Amino acid sequence: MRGKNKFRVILTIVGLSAIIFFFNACRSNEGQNSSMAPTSSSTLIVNTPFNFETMQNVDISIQVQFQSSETRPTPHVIKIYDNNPGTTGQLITSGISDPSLLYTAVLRIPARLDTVWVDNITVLTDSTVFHNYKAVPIVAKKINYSFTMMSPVITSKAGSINDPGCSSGCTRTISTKVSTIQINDNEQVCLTTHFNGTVVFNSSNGTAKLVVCGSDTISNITVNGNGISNIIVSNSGTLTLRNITLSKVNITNYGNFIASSGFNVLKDMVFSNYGYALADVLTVTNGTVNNYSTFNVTREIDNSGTILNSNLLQVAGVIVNNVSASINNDCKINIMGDFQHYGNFSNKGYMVVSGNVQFNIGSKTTLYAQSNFEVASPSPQVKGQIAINGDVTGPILGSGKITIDGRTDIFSTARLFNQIDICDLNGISTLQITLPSTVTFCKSFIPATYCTPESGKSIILDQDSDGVPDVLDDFPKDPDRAFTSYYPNKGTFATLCFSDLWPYKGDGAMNSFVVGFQYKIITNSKNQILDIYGTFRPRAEAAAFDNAFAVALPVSPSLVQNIEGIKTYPQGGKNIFKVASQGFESGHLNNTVLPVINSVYNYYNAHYKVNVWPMETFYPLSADIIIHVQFATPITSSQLIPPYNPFLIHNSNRNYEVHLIDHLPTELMDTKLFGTVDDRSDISKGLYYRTVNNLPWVIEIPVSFDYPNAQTEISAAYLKYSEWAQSGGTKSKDWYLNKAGYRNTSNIYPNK
Ligand SMILES: [Ca+2]
Ligand SMILES: [Ca+2]
Repeated sequence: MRGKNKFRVILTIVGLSAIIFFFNACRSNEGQNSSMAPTSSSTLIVNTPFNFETMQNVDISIQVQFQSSETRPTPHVIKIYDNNPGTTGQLITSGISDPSLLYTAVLRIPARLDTVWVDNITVLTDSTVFHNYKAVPIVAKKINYSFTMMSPVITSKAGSINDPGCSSGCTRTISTKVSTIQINDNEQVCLTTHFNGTVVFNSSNGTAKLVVCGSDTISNITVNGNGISNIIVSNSGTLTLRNITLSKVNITNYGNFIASSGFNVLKDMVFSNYGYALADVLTVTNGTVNNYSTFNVTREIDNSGTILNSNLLQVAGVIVNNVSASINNDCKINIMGDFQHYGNFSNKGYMVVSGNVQFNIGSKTTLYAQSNFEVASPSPQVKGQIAINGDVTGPILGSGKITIDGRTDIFSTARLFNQIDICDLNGISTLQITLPSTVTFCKSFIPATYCTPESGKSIILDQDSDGVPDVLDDFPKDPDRAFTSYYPNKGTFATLCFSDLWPYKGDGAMNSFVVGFQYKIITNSKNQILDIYGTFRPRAEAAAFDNAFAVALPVSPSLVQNIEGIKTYPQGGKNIFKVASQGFESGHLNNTVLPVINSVYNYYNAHYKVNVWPMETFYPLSADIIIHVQFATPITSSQLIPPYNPFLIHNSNRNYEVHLIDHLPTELMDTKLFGTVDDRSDISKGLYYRTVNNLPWVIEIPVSFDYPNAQTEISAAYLKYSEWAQSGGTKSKDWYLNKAGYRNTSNIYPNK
């Protein structure tokens, strides 16, 4: 080994040469293109704000939006991945929304990422977990996303809206008072006036069209020819029909539609409602009624055709669903009278009947998962009853529910199939069949959606009562812990590369000590940190100094309960760390310092120059060093942003700390060293560990870094490094990746 003084002299000469080089570089760079990419740190000059960070902090704000009237059984868990978790994405962080379903956090991620994947997770039952993944761009160091209502069940859909209006497309516009309108094929007649009269369609091919944009009443529709004509009520229009039988005319309503007495939809005709519709008596005779919005029927519905309800259908009286007729309910139907059912009925949402229900012989009822058919109690005196004589088929996955306030009679002709949950708190009054074992009683839970109110009790297990359901709780029996996050992510180690010559400028290789590391961070149901597990993997030592390595957490040691796993490898009896009984280094008030390696030299069994010369024998990596910090008091996540404050201690001299750029020294640092030799730290400006050219002694890379050979500049191994540095980190943010044209592999240490 060389004598220390001799080494210092050499270093001083190196330092002076660097300064001379710097002045030369300064002069020669004047007026030149700044995109020049030097391969030597002696010519590399960057500007002050840049801190050589390959990572950046981003603010996350994820809001889950619900309609105000809706409640959710559980909060939402948010997980953030570096890519699509369905492919190669790795978990970065996990947490939980607050009661307003907002999740906020500060996330430190590679600066090269322009997108993260957000998984919005909720549970319906112990066995039903819903994931909603979204790729969210990172804009101006922010990740903002608003999830609209997640819909495990059916939500209302308006379908394709194609309101033509009266401002374009009209072949003729009627704006003066008339009593009869005649419309022929290939005509689109727009009605903008106040009209009250008769409409005559003369159509053989169905291209005659009337668009209603005013407030109009049609007392009679005559159709000549075999074409099926169209009436469209525009968003601004109101159409009143008086006792109309719809034949050879389809009506589509985007505005207001009023059928003031009978309204009969005949064979093959279609009435579609995207606006507000009101009818007195609705008769569907082999035609189709599609309701995508609100449809109120003030008396009754007699259905011999097809009714498809995708939103809200309210009936003040009775619905009769005749043999061969169909009612498909995708959202909400509210019947104040009776439901007499002989045909086909499928329920995907919520149907509530205040009167009596008869599922008659031959009727077929299909119940979908998380649907609820409720026979309600409109008053304390009146209780709706159900009599089941037909087939009722539930789903195979999940359960369809029938809720009854009054009497339940299941007669001998009834057949029940699959998963049906019957909830009659008074019990079933008449049961003439054997129910299949898949029928349950008041077991299912239905969460609130746009269409369906919440029903039943959520039976989601939360054994430790920390508010995080067992299925989402990484620690289901520990109320203090709930989630696991990782840095840089679950599947990746980051790398710290140190130059140990500080305050002398290094050789640009920054491999005096190279250590891989990953943090696992455990948080509670308030997103506060309970534990940090640091896993450290020493990989190389180009040093000829006996260095040590530690990590300072910027929190008071009084908040720490215990640190496990410290292995300090004392060197010849000299241990530079004075370790308190809790496991942290003594002598600090504002930092909790984890002594990771007391002596890198002794870690490598008294070797220097380990794994940096390609031709020399590879020194196999030892077991990882795992240090577990357990806090006595949960710490707010934003107070502890990785990589925290890792540092190297130069040549067993505890007062010489080498940190990342602009990272504060600990209390044990000899601050008089700042500003000496090549160091240009300026405490008053918060600048630390910078050379005159603003170069660092330490760099963090968010992957397992293929570091350069000994005495080889990073910029000579990584061809985009200088461009990245000189652009202030705006160009070539991924310079350390193995991409075509990025590397000079002959300068990279090849063994692993
Ligand atoms: Ca729990
Ligand atoms: Ca827990």
